[in-house]
Amino acid sequence: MPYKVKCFECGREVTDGLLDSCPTCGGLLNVEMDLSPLKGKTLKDIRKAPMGVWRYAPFLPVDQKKAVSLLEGGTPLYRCLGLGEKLGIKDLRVKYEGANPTGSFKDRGMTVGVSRAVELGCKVVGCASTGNTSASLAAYAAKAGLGCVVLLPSGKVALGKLAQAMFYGAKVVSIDGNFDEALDIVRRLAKEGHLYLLNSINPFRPEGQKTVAFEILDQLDMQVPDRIVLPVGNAANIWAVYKALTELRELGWIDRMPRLVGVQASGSNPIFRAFEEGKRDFQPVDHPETVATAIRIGNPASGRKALKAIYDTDGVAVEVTDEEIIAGQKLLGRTEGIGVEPASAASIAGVMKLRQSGEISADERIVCICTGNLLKDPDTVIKNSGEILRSKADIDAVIKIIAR
Ligand code: AN7
Repeated sequence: MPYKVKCFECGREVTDGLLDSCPTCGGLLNVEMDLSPLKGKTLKDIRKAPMGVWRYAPFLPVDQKKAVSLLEGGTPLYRCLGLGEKLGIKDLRVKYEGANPTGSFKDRGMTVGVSRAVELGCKVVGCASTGNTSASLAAYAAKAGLGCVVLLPSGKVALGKLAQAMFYGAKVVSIDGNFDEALDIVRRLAKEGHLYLLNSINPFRPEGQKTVAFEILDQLDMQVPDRIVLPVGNAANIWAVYKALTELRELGWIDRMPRLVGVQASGSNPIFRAFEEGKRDFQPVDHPETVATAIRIGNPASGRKALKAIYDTDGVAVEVTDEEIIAGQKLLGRTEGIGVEPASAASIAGVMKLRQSGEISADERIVCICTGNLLKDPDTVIKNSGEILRSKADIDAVIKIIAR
């Protein structure tokens, strides 16, 4: 096996593939890859493979030949001169994860996670989700021919995501509670053998999500940016990015770490609060609320991993209000033509805020990971985009209206 699964807290090795936490201490699990086959190799060697998640197969713990793939990854890294100028940053880039097959970064983790489910012989997969995880899992489960159960917080999942989960044929269960409660239930369902859990506490999911960081560095010819900025909800993605960077450094492909910036919505900010207090552990937020429903999570399962990622890279956590998120979303769309959902716009809003406070300086190279597509949440877009101009079916009436 080219990897080991170990407890993040106590270091115990775990060999039972169906476990999603440590049988000794209950801690999160973590995959440790054996990178020795990559020793002596360089970026050039892996660049022979096409762009996308599976270019980085030697860093991934499942066999590429058996991968359940929808050709995920290979997303654009945009140089944003106009937005950079507005924010006062010389080199600002956006990694646009909305270009993935189901419209979010979750596909990177899901190709690996669902491949693992098939390898283990599981027949039914499941997750709790604020929306994107369920959309992605439903699609990959369909591709793999697996049953799929998704638990969603009632009334709080953006329309596009709900449509996707239903469309791909998952059993969609609307839970009268929030994401944190739904996650508790699905973890118990997994423990009792009803399904294989594919939330990001499954340590194979972050392995696939590492590839967003590999791609960013690949697209920058391994020139390390000063910071990578991303939204934090259940907190696995920032850990995945951190893990990828440590692996690149271990191989000597990069010589320093970018600083990681975790952005939370102020109504849903346990990681930000812990960071402000200098703590490595966090207190859950009881009633999380934000327009960025994707990150409406009060008790982030991977919160301790996220804090480690931030502290170890000399990074920061920042909170942004719903107004700042919507302003960032609009500014990105109307300056760069890039449409992202509110949670993703949190990274733009976070950069705005940190630039204004002076934490980020003008000459830094900043990469924002924008995690999901604009069309995931059409209701919020329509609500915040001004009015439709109505007209009689008459050219003179139209001329009058557009001249206003
Ligand atoms: C667009 O789908 O948690 O910090 O259940 O959809 O790794 O949780 C989504 C999270 C950021 C936060 N941006 O990532 C889910 C879910 C978007 C997201 C996040 C999510 P994590």
